[in-house]
Amino acid sequence: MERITITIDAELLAIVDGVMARRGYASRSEAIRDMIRDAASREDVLSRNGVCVAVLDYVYDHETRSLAQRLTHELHAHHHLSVASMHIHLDHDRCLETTVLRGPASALQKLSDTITTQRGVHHANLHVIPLAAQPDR
Ligand code: NI
Repeated sequence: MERITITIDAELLAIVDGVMARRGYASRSEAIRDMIRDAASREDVLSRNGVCVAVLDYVYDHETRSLAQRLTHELHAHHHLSVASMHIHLDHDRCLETTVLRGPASALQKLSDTITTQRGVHHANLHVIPLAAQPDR
C-alpha cells in the first residue's frame, strides 16, 4: 500500500465524510479507495471500447424551451444505439427518462454526453456494462 497526500476542498471532504457515515466506512482512506475503484472500473470499460449495454437516466424540465424535442431528436439520430426508453412524468414540470443503449462504449459515452450536457438536464447517470466476458469488479 502506498501513502499519498491529497489536497481537497472542505465541501468535497464533507461529502466524503457523509458517505463514510452513511455506508459505515472505518476510514476516509477506505471510502476514497472505493470511490476511486468505481471510477477506475468505469474508465477501464470505456478505454477498452468494446460493445456494451448501458442504462442512461436523467431528469429534465419539459417546460425548458424545445428541450424535450432536442432530446428525442438525439435519440432518433442515434437510433442504432438506442434500444428502448421509458418516460415517467415525475410531477407538473419534471420528467424522468431511462434509456437502454447498446453499442461501442465510446459511442455510448458520446451520445450520453450530448444529452446530459443540455441545459435543463439534471441528475444524469450512465451505467455502462461490458458485454465481452470480463471479471466482475
Ligand atoms: Ni413527462
